[in-house]
Amino acid sequence: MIGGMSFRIFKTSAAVFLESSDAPGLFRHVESGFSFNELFTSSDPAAYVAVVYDDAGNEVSFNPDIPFAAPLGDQEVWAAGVTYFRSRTARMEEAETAGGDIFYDKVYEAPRPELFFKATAARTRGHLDHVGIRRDSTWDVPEPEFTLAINSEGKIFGHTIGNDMSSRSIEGENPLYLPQAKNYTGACALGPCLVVADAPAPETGIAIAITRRGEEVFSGETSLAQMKRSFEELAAYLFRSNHFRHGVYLMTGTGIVPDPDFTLEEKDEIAITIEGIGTLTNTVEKV
Ligand code: DO4
Ligand code: MG
Repeated sequence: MIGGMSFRIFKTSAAVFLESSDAPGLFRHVESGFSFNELFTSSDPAAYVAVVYDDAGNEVSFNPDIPFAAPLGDQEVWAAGVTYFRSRTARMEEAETAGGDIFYDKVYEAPRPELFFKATAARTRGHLDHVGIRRDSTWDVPEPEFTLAINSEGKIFGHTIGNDMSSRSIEGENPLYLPQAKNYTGACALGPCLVVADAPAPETGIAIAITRRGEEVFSGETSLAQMKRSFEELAAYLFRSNHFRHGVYLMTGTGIVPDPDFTLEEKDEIAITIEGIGTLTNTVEKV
């Protein structure tokens, strides 16, 4: 990072705002000279954003709890799976009847991680937007995931919060249905901002709260320290034989899975908080 400084980048439908760790709570409105595609293709994204910040207009203060677009340009979103023991165990339980449980145990132990395509930029929702549950699914959960920003050279330069919405009934029926359980309208949300900074400390917490008609119906928390694999390992596997012209986001897997009796309902509000990034909030819609 430039002199220990880090940045949060917020995108609205009309503008981009930058906040520096040197002046928290003050946002510089970026009028020109910034694009997410340039950031993700820069060899030194931290230096790129520092220059944009210096050239940006006056500081404005605003309530950051407004809708934000997902912080991306043309980046795809990919995801890693079964990187936490909790995810391995919950998935083994849900796939047991179909005989699919063994695959989750194997991939948890194997050198090669599970990696899958999650969403194009156009399919990715932002903060205070809706996320989807499928009409043909009976068991649905959000997956709160620390998400890496990786430039086109494979260098991790930042992070955000991701929600890897998932149908447990469809995935549990047959692991080969994974793309239908994971890739559908409203299945992916990122935000509320992109943090350009070094990776946070392992004890950094990830928390989720789900509210239904004003009452909390689920909450959970974990920390990055519970992850079995390193960020570098996941990024290196993603870039094996795979070129990302515009860079890429990589969700790093969930460590929080509600008990089997929980399923999301339409209009539930999902709030995912990661220290140093903020809170990504979405409301559930049926798609
Ligand atoms: O194996 C299926 C997906 C796993 C996943 O999305 C996760 O562990 O977060
Ligand atoms: Mg996941």
